[in-house]
Amino acid sequence: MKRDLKKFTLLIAIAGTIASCTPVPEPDPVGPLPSERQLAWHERQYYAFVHFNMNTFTDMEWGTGAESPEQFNPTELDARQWARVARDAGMKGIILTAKHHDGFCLWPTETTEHSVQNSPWREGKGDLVREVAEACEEFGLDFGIYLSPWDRNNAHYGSPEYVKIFHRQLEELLTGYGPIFEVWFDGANGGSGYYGGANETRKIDNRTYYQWDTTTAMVRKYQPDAVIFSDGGPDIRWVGTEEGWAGETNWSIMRRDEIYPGWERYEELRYGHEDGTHWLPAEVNTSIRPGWYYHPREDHQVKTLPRLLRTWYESIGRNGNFLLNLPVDTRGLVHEEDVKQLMALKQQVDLDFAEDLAARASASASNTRGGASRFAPAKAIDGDAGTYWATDDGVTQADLELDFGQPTAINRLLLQEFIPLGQRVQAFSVEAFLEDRWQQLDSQTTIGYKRILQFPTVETTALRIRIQKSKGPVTIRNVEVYRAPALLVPPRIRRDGDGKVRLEVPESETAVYFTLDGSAPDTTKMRYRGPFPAAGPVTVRAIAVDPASGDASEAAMEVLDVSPVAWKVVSVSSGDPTTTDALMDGDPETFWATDEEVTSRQWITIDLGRTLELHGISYWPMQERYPFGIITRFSAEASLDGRTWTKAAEGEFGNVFNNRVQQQFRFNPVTARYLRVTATEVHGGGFRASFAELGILTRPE
Ligand code: FUL
Repeated sequence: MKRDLKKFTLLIAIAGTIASCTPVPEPDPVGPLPSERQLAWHERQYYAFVHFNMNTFTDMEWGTGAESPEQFNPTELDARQWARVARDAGMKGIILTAKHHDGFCLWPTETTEHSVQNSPWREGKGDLVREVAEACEEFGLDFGIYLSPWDRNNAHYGSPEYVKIFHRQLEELLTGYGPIFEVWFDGANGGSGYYGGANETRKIDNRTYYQWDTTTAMVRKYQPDAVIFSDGGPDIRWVGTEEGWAGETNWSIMRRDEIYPGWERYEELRYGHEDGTHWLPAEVNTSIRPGWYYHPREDHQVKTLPRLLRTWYESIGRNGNFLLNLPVDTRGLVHEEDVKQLMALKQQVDLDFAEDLAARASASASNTRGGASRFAPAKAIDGDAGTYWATDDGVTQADLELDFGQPTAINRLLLQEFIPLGQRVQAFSVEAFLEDRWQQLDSQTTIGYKRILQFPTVETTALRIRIQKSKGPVTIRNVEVYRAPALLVPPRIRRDGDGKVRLEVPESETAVYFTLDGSAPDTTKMRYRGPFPAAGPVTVRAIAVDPASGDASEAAMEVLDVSPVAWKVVSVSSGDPTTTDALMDGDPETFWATDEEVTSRQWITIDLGRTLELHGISYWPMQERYPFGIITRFSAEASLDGRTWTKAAEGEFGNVFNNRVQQQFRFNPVTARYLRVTATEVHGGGFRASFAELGILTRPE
């Protein structure tokens, strides 16, 4: 009996030793899972789209296909400049529009005459696909291609013959230019086109016509590492909007078999499918300008830092990759203004993520898989992409706590799941330890490859991430915590229709200081607390200040002339006289226009409410994407009684269509109570006139 007991104890001891030697196994995967090429794609995060092709020279977004290769003629093309800019901006690659819907090919293809071979550029010997591929290689960037399936130039479009041509074009691109990281197929197809002179509408079935299986097989054969993008992948999906954001809930998985290029339920692409059958992560594509292609009239509409930064957080910060389009200009260069904003974004992102405060914290968790150090919470803050914190089987709710040891100011949290084992988290919240208790900062759904949360700065000793719902045991690869500085951009100064001045900044945590006498604003000057009346004329200067650091933005300045609060529109040549407020509400985004069908010069007469000395007028052209009625020449008349008129000026707004910013025209001073402005010439011909804002200049220069 005693011997038996001894034996038993020994057996237990041996079993225990074996158990502690056997490594705790990793959690079972929660499918569907990403492929190797998809995993590599996730790491790329941020890269450039370049829309540069025939449309650049015809000033269009969708060429008809009737263009001539003669029209393609950049004067200073330098693909190395594109690559340098992309690299300096922190981007990982460039995807080039090798052929857009108009069918013009940027490489000397054997499939059509409609290519660079027949253009004056580099005397027909150029190959832009090669130049960009080589520039990418030189600057350490990946290279990708956009090849439009729709081809409005090709005579065979719509027949099986064209599909052979399309496949051959793809083959040329896949075999002639080194490694390709992404092949981009556009779902757009408007039907109508030139089609070799036929000028007709050709409908195809997006699901079957292009033989997607053959297309995919070809990419796999020649470029096995390349991911294929389209509405429905098969590797990478469109995010279902071109505005530059992904859903806050964003699954990298979808019921892929339901989707095809041109899918009508595209809005679902913004969020993914929680019950997805395939790994199909979202790529957020948007342009740095209103258009995909370069238009000189959009030079002043390059997205600025606050907008670009928001897109950055709403793409990369929401489990997507960010594909930012650069419309290379007619010279063949990335425009200076675009470069400026790209670098501002890079600088701000570097500032926001300068120091990972989680690296200083100690991590603990409510559950650790098998109690094993291999899955310890510390693995989530060790900076190693191959390790992760995991919970036991069956544990789908768990807390991860970061203890900073001392009060620490934070406002960003970056989370990453270990996606080789699938995307799991369905709901989580974040809490900070404030005033001796846990207080919730945010409550969200998915994490995926990467999720970044922004919240107002809190000073806390600890942070708790509460996973509330997960498809399986939790697997968190990475947690980072930051204290981003306030975003300091010059305030936007505007005076509304109510005559009050508003100073707007994108961040609520910044303070705004201003002056009204033209002097330089600083923190000893007036602090902005809300809209204030300003009859004008007045010079407003304003800065945004980060109260934490004392750092200030550059100063914004706006000269606001006499406020139009007391103005009345007396009469108009045509158009709705009850909506004329739009042209004096201080907001260039709204406009007033005369009737469309007019056959004579259009005018507007304003009662200024009192007699003033006029030194000129100001005019904001409309800011719409497709503007109309922009006044290029005008006459201004003045009157003291509204009956007898004298001509004050005849003038021109030079280049106003391409440069749609405020125009000012000065003339010899006249005394007037009434002002009439007549559009004597309108961009594009005709008589219809439009006004985003109309103002007067009462101060001598
Ligand atoms: C769209 C196209 O129609 C646009 O022209 C642009 O290429 C954009 C990226 O995709 O579907």
